[in-house]
Formats: sequence, C-alpha cells, structure tokens
Amino acid sequence: MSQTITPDRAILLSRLRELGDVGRDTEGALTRLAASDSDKQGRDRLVAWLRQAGLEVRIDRIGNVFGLWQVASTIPPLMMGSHIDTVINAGIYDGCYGVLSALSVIEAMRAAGVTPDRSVIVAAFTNEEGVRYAPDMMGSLVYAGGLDTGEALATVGLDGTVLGDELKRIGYAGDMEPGAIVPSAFIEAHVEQGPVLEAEGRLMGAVADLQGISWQKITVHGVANHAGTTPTRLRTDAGLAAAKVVTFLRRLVDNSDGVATVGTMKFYPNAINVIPDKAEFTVDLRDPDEASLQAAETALAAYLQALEQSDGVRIEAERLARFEPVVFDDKIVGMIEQAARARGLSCRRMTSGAGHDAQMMARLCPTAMIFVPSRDGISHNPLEHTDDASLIAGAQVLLDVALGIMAGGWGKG
Ligand code: HGY
Ligand code: MN
Ligand code: MN
Repeated sequence: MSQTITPDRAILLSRLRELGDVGRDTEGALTRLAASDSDKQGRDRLVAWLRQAGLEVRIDRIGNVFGLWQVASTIPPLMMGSHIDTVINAGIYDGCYGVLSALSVIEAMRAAGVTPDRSVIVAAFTNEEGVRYAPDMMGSLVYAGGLDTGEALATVGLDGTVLGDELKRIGYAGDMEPGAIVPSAFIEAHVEQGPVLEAEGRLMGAVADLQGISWQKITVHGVANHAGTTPTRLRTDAGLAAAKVVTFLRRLVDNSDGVATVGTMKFYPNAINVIPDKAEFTVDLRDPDEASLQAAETALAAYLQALEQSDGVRIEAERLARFEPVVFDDKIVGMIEQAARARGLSCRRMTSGAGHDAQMMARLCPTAMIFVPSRDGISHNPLEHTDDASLIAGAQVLLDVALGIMAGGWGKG
C-alpha cells in the first residue's frame, strides 16, 4: 500500500469547484451540454490543467480528451477518467470527479517520483450525458467501437445542430482515431448518485456491475380541436394518451427491480385552448436483468398498440439508446475492495443504477468503478453533494488501485 503517496486534497477540491462554476447561467444553474460553448470552456479549463501537469494532450475524432503520461513500455497504458459534460441544472461532481481525481492521481505519482511500468492516461469522454445528442455515453461508446465515428458525428441534437459541426465549432474535432489506444485497464471514480452507500453508512463502493438501459422517443399523433366546443367522446387527444403511458410505466415497474422515467414531454401546438394533436416524450427504462428489461420494452410496445385502438391515436416509437447490463472485472473490483479496506474504509460491492463511460470501456479492457457516497442519494440536481473526506478517500483508493495494477504487473501479457 502506498503509505506516502496521496493526491493533493486542496487542488482536487478547488478544481472541482472551479470547473463546477463553468457554465452557470444568470440564475446560477450549471449546464454544460455536450459540445456547447460552456462545454468548450470546461474542456479548455481541463486541457490547461492537463498541460500544467506536464501531460501530452490528445483529442480524438469524437472529441474525447486525453492527457497522456507517456512511458516507454510494452504494456498497454492504464487509463482512468470519466466525463465533464453535464445534464441541465446539474451538480458539480457527476463525471468531473472521475476526471479530476484521475488527474490528481497522476500528479501525485509524478510528484512522488513514481516510475510507472506503463503510460498512464486520464480521459474525459464526449457527451456522456446524452441530453443534447443521444445516445448517452456516446464518446466512450465510439471509443470502444460500439458506434461508428462518422455516424456519431452526424447525430442531430435536440436543438437541430449536428454534433460533428459543433465539435468543429468549439475546436474539439480531433484527429486521433477513437480506440487507437487500448488500455490494459480502465478505472472510473464516480459519485454514487444513489442512496445505497449513505443508507448503509459505507464509505466506498466497488462497482461490480451496471444495469441495462433502454431509451426511446415516443410520438403520439391525435387531432387538434377546440378545447371548448369538442365533446369528450369526439376527442382524439394526444396529450391524454401520453399521460396514460406515463402512469402505465409506473404501474409496470412498481413490483420490479427496474425503473422507468419520462423525463421530457412536449405537446403541440401547446396552446391552452387546443386539444393537443401531437405529444413527443422520451422513455428511459433501466433494469439490472436483461430479460426483465426486454420484458418491459415488450409490455410498453403492447400498451402503445392497445392505446392506438382505444384512443384512436397513431403512435411512433424510435429507439435512442439500448445497452445491456455490464459486469465489471472481478479482479479489479476485488482490488478496489482491498484498497478501501486497507485504508480503513468500509466498502461494499454494488450495482450502478446510472450509465457510465466505464460500461463502454469494459468492451475494450478490464474495467471497474469506484463509488463515493452521494448525500441523500441525490444527483442530476444542483443539490448533488459528496463530502470532501469521501472525495479525497475515493481519489486515494483510485491511486492505490492504480499502483496495485502496476505493481502486480497487470496486463504484462
Ligand atoms: O443516463 C445516465 O445514467 C448517465 O447519467 N448518462
Ligand atoms: Mn456521470
Ligand atoms: Mn450523469
């Protein structure tokens, strides 16, 4: 165990807060959607820190940012990281903690004169949140070969922009081929974003697996009509049909391990005295079990069909993202548990409810995640918070695991 080497607490915490202020609007809400101006500002800040740390900065064609500590070695690099794009009105820890703790680990190693047996890389993947451009985890999905780069760059966003054009506009359309560097291992530190660790009084999570994700966009077509003159029995109300789907989904998951979320909904023409002739909304289904997730998708499709009959509406469903559950590398998960316990930190194995870049990197190399507790389990919300001691402890465990991977000759082939 590395008794002497510890990440610089003050620098990690101040960078988290500094990056957390990049992209705040006049009301103080933090939003750094992928490839937006505020994402550019965040990326520029990160690149400056990477350069200050003496790392070589590379950008790949999907805009993923890498800081490389290059070491001559036949062993593939160790990569750590996450993302710095955010949802709308976000907290400051989701993603950024994983990137900045990885940077703090590299800086601590270099300051301690560590001679790594391989290159060490910090990664910040493009568009992990998928709010502006679907699917989520897009940059790491492309990096891991799960989505063609050209197809990803051609993605049209909610605002009608094209991702590739936006990456060019913000100066992050790089030339490195995604996937060019296949790591010997990838580790992502992240805030839990859920209630488990805090509820159990645990300080660290060794993430053993991650649940499956299904995103769809549903469009319901009805008939616009006068809100006052149209008798109920003569209505073809797209808004009512959409509302029925929302309550159906809640009933569907009530007695299951899965969850369902309708996070966006738009009515057209969106006027107080017009029966909506169109409703557009998204459905986010998650389940740790693939068969249950498929069953939920099938039940939803059947319900939509029945709704077309009962309500006389026409319904279209478009798939936006679909990722099966992922199991992380058992050995690295074990190393995380060991490192936590060696530091006297209570730790438990757990499933990630959220999607992460690690689930994509697991397609490329042995991968695992470290969770630190989220206060009240809140995330994707400005109230998102993790106490300083946990943030530092998680970075310490990341450092210890990174050193352990190298000391153990992991990936030597
Ligand atoms: O959707 C997710 O779980 C992640 O925050 N992108
Ligand atoms: Mn995240
Ligand atoms: Mn997130």
